[in-house]
Amino acid sequence: MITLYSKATSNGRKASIMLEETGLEYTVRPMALEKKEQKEDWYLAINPNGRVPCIVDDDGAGGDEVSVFESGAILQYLAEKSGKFLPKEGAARIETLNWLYFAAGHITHTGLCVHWQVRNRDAGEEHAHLDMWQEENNRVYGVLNRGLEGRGYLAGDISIADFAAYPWIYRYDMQEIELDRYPNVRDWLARVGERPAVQRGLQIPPRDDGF
Ligand SMILES: N[C@@H](CCC(=O)N[C@@H](CS)C(=O)NCC(=O)O)C(=O)O
Repeated sequence: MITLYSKATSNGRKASIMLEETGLEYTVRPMALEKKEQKEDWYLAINPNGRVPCIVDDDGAGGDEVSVFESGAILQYLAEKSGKFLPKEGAARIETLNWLYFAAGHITHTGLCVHWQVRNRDAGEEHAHLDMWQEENNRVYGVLNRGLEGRGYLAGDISIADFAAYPWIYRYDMQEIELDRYPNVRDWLARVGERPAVQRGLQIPPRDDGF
């Protein structure tokens, strides 16, 4: 059985969406980030990075328990376990990994920096690099828009690359992005967002602040 340690944040939602999409059996252990539960010793033992998400699969590699703690690695692990959303070989696999790593590196990092700086600005705190990160974030949306030209999904068919990107892009409003400047991203967002498993995954574990 897989245990998901998470909170419904952009990174946490990558894992919950994938678990819902694959139909793999799992249980959820909600993490109280505001109480710094993610920095406690028991959690650092399964995730040395002290962040969410993390999964522990008691039926992992060779039947042994395995812990997976980077959201991109979680997507790849679950794809390989379920045989879904990551082609086994060939150009389609490489294209999926291109966009998975783009999401793990650029989309996630830039999104996080914009979120932090917007939050700081709104709290009246230091946010000196907000303009720089917003410019970079618009560049990232431009790359996505180019990549999605003539395609329904990032790697052609729906894949883990879409599940890695979606939970960040879905917060475009918080990032103060004018989505109409990126029509291919806007259409993709609607396409991915209408999937029932994606809608379920966004709410796991449930939050009470409507975030
Ligand atoms: N590179 C990590 C980033 C994970 C991450 O930043 N998680 C945030 C929530 S979106 C977190 O746990 N923040 C709490 C903290 O920093 O202590 C991944 O992709 O899994």
